[in-house]
Amino acid sequence: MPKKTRHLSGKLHVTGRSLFIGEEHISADMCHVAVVFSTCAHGRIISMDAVSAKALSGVHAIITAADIPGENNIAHGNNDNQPLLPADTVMYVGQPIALVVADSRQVALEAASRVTVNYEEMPAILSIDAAVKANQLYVPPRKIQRGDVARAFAEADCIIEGEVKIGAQEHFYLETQRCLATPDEDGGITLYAATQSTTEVQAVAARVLGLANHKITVDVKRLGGAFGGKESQGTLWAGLAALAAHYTHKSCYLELRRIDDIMATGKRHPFENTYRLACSADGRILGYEVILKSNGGAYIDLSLAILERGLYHSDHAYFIPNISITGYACKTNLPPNTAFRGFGAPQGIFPIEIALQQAAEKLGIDPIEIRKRNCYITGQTAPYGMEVCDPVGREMLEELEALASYKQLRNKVDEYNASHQYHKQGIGVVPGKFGISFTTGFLNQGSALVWIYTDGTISLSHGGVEMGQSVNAKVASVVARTLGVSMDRIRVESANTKRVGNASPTAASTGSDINGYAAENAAKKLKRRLSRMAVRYFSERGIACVEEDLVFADDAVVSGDARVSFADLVNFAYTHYCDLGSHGYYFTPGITFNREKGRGTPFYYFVFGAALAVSQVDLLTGEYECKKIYIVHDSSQSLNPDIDLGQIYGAFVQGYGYCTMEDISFNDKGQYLALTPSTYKFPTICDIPPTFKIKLLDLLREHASVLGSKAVGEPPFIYGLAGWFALYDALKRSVPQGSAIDLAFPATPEAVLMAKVQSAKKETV
Ligand code: LUZ
Ligand code: MOS
Repeated sequence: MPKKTRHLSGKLHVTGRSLFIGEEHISADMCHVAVVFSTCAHGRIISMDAVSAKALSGVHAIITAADIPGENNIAHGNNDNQPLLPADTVMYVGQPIALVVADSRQVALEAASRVTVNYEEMPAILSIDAAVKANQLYVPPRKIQRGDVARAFAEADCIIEGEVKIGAQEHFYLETQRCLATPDEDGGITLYAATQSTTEVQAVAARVLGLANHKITVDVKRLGGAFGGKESQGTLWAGLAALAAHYTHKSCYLELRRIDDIMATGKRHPFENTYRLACSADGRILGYEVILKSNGGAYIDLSLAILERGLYHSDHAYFIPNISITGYACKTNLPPNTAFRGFGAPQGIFPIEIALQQAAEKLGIDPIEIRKRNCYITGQTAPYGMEVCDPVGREMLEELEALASYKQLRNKVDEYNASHQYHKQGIGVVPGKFGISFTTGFLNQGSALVWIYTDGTISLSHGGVEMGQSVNAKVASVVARTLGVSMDRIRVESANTKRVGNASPTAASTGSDINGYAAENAAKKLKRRLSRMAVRYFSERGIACVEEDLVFADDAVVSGDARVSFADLVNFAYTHYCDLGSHGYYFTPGITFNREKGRGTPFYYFVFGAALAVSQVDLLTGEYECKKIYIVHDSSQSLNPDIDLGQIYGAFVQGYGYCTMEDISFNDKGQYLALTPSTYKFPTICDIPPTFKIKLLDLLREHASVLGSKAVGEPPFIYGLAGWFALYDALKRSVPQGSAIDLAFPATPEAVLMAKVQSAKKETV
């Protein structure tokens, strides 16, 4: 049964035989590319000295902006210009300013380190505050409003106000940024690029080289992780490798060292948000006002789309009758911040969750209860006017209470706290509601190409990039189910611009939805053609049947007692002039948004769920441990429950690391301080508690995607926030009721300790 399929490359992975970029298509005379990075956050390049670099034996070329034959602009969209290599002004530490091409990686790196650059330093803006003061915004502030917020506050029984600073996050994909560029015979270039977007790499490489798009081929077999870090940011490195290959007429390979990757690539956007919440005495939200400010870094990249997703998730799972949401995207001299699983939604969701948590405390309502009371119900609309279809937030929280035996759990935690002075436990709960679709409407399209060969085996190409999430297994299972064949008949090909052009980035959790639908459409066409052939096959053998009665299952086509194997039918079809190749296309209907009015339908549907975490804090050291995790999640008619579970485990852990341990800091020169996993703490297997229960629900609702399934990549990231709230709750249990806790995000052990100290100080005043 396709539903039980394993990861298609599982065997290759565990035996170490799977190939990643830079492990295939290499040649003996291949060159290696090293990058000269800016060490200055903002400044003019006065001079560059590459004499001693050039003198090294094995160095072929030093390439600068002057060598770019086409347009020196790799910007995403029309709102900005981002040079491939800056001609005079550098905008961030880590910006590539020159390339060294050499025989070996060692020589290339050594030569790059010998290039010296003199800068005339200019003032660097690093913080959100400084950018706002200098009016360095990518676009005028965005707004979404509904109702009468002032009146809601005038009528409120309880008002909560606060400010939250939310940290960045490093993707730490195992495979760093890389690209192998090989020249074609006609002046074109083939790029084996670590990217989630074959299309954007193709277009950008063509633009900077002054070539037509059809001269650039992009091929991606699989990525060693991406998480959004290769949605737009693979493009820069692929563009540089393409430039090197174009310039030298040789195969050129560029692979970032880990420290360079962390130094030079964008992170999840840090946000600074202020919020005000107005509630009635029974905990109903009357009004909410929130201002989101993101640190976008030195070029616009995906900052606008990320801010938008933040705005669209500021209500989270809750109906808010009167609301005002404002968003700023700030321009600073950090590497351009970029897509990261969740894409602005976590930063938009956190303020309403902390506000509700604080309202619950103030009003003496259970934190789950206050959330349940405010969840969307059928017929209610989001602040941007779209009806929230199939709202099941409340049901999810009830399922979660049952899964975690919440009442007993609460009692146990209270007992523990009553008997321990220096250790406290806490419970954190968050629901999840995540909008599915690219908010940039036209990206919601996919296509697929299916060939059935004469022996009945199948070649499948689709627009999605395999990055470990098993999009290939899911899309293949759609084809297998549509044609009634086993999975081992199907070979999924690399993502390649020649087989699937104009593919959208594999992002926004839509990979299986849009490409799965496209593959289903391609397979349906083949099924119709094969059905006609089957009728003919049977009638030639004296069996009368009609197309409607045929069943495609178990690698055969059956009509009553008559049966033909899939392979025999395919061979019959081929010899009777039947086209066995098919292209399928799909676009998500109904996605529109009016940015001036702040109204529209940015999503096709929502994914719901809820999570609960129990953590224990050592009040003397700030150290803590997550003890238990419970998650309920609506996968509807999952294409593959095992894959969904894998995504939920992974997303939770990534979200948990984000809000409790991953601490990105930079100095006043705009340099990131932690460039290795020895100084940047992210979660490992040791941080995962033995109790980690996930329950997949199939609520069989109206709005879902291909074969009744739902997207799963990003929505469970939100569940990680439960880990932050568990720490917050534990700290609350250590201070007298009514005193405030100011816990940082991420809640590192240091932050936990400081939060305690701060509240203790407040108590003594
Ligand atoms: N990328 C994008 C995304 O271009 N638009 C989106 O809405 C989005 N959402 C999540 C992740 N990547
Ligand atoms: Mo993305 S954050 O590449 O879906």
